Amino acid sequence: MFRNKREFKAEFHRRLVEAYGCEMEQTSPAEKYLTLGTMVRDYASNYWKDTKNETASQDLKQVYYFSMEFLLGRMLTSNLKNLGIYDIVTEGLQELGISYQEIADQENDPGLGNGGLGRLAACFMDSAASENYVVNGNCIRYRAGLFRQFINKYGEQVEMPDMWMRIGNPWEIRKLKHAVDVKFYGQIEVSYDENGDMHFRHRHASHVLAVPYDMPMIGAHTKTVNTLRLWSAEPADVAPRDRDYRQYLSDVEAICLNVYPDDSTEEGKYLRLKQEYFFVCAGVHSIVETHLKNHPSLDNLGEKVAIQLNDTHPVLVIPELMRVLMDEYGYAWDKAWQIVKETVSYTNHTVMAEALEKWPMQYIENLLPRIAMIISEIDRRYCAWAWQQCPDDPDLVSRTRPLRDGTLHMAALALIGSHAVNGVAGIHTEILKNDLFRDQVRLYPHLIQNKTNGVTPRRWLMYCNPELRKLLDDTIGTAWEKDYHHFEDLLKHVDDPSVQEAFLDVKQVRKEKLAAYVRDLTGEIIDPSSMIDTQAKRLHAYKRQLLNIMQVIYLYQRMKRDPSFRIAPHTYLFAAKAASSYTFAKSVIKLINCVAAKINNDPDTRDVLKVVFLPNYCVTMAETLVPGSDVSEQISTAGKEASGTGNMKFMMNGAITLGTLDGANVEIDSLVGRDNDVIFGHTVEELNTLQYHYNAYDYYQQDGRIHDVLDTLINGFWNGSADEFRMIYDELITRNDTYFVLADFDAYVKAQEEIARRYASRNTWARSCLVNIARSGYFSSDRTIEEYAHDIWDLQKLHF
Ligand code: CJB
Repeated sequence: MFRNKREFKAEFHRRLVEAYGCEMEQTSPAEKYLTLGTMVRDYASNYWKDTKNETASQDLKQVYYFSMEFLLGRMLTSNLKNLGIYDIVTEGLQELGISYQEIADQENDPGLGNGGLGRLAACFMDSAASENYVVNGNCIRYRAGLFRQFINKYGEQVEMPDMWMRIGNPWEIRKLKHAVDVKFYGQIEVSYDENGDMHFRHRHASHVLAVPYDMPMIGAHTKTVNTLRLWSAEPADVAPRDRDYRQYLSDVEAICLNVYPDDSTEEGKYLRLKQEYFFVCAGVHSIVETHLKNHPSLDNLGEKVAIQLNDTHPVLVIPELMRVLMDEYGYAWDKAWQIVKETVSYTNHTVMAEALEKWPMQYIENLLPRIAMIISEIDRRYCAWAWQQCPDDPDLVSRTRPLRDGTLHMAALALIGSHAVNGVAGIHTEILKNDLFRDQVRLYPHLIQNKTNGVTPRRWLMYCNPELRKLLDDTIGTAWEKDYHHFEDLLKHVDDPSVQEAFLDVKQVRKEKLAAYVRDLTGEIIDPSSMIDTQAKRLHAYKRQLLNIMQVIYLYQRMKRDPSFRIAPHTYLFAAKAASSYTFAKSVIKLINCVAAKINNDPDTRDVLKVVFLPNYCVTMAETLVPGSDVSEQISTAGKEASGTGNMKFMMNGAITLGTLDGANVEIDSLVGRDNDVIFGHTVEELNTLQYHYNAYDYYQQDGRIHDVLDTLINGFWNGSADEFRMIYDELITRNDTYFVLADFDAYVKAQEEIARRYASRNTWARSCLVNIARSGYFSSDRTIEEYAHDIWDLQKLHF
């Protein structure tokens, strides 16, 4: 493998010619990207091998992080920088007359997720490897990612397939030797042996071959390289039974065809259940296989393996591991259950009722007959046990058992089968304990703990914002790059006017980059000296993009009415995808685009008020959007956003949070104080009371601003159609405003005024931004991973 620039150039040249059979100059940028990616992967392969060997020889515990999503973002720059070979490679390419940026731009974001949950998993992979923890990912190799989003001339979202692997994926290695046979459908034949022990045989099953593709997860400046294993469904070498052959092929193909596009809602579709069992069964099988290579039995599985369930999507791990232990390795129920509980833990990511997974037992009985039997037995044993624990509350059992009215409640199963359960921010964990899982806390008082989310400071500061990285290095040295505690070293410098000025300069450079990006993407010209206020996240009613655009409409109406009223120049940026079936969310996207079209073309206001919707929000876009923003909009209804992680990325890049007391905003607020963020709106406690007497119509009647804004939704003001936005109007008025948009409107307008006032004092503003950066070390996912390792996984670091 190359050791310096000269060797890199020679090897790159040789590999290109050998792979494509033409002169280097004749190869395409995509071919150069694939060759470079393969070289980087191979460069990491020795470390990869060493990580596996050392894990085995140190007999180290390892973690398997089961997640339906890993929203990785582009890997090339991150891998080169983590390996410490970025300079060799970029300079070498330059000497060969090749643009690194052009090559890097060939890479599509891997389409392996929706939003926050998947991005968290990706941050964890980066932090775990960088901190020398052996944490392996387990997921599905989706051929199509979440859709690519376009906005048509009417301002509507249009979805296009995201065939992210079309040019190839240089990071993955197919491991056919580790393929697993996954069985669906069929019947279970029960027999008894001479000792009276039961045996279960799965007959007439439909077989699917799960083939793993491994991707290296490369740590920063360490030799640890972990594995993300992506399972791909292929037809098995077994004749399909009693089923049409072509139907069988297309059924198999469907399993890995695409990511489910629902974020924080649950559709309960059969295919989703199939996906869930598919990667669970394959993943459990490969854990057992690996364990038995180094240990005589599965008795000590819980000592050597931790399985983390990222939300309930992989919760079938619990009955599947029971099945393997009992049916394949002869364990009795109690011992198997003990091993399962020692091994498994579960993270909850939402309290929204519509996002909590529930499956009709009929689906499970049909698709996974043996798993259904095991779940019924778990339920039966749980009821018997729980009944004894709380005889004073006979209903407790029926409120907490996994099987209720023929429906499997996945969270209930996860709670019973795990030794630890965690929420993802302080306030979220309190809601779990006091509300959603209140009953379970009676039965298992120490089960639920908090693990506030984090983001990797490498991708989300060092690599995406090299200008800020340099400022920090120049001001406080480089210790913060390896140890998040040292972010706080910056606190000593926040009052230094020269550091404040330097920060404002960095921000200005990043805003100009963002403005160029916005222009290239949308054709819109934004003013890089205006205040850039960004809301970037999935479009969901509870996240309240609607509140944001209503405030913009209010400002516009006020300026139109009163020529003496002018705001300081403001740019409002929105970026959000709506699930394809989520009509309300799509309507909000259309509203934002219609408002933008009108306002941006109005000569009265366009110099001070601009609104841009950036299509196709993704990790790569965030890497430019986050460093270039001044204000971070985190305005969900209190109690609804479990944590949020975008809020942490903006903070780390010196944006000020404009937010409600929800999710991790609460912790941001307590770290930076009210001088350094702007908090508004009803609290969870206030909403808990308000909900009983809330009347949205009163707000409409009594607040002229709300009245005027809402009337534009039903009088054709934006695009000539009076019915276009009636659905939004009806949600607020007829359906009584589920997410308290009108209740928080006045406070939000005031919060916007407050943040504009603060922005005008440039040095005080810069000071606040610096305080935010200094305090953001807490939100490094290196800290989060340390806490999981210590409190949940009992995991030691790998020693090289
Ligand atoms: N989350 O992205 C998802 N998808 C879900 O189905 C449920 C929750 C998000 O997870 C993030 C990571 O924990 C949280 O920060 C975010 O609040 C939550 O909505």
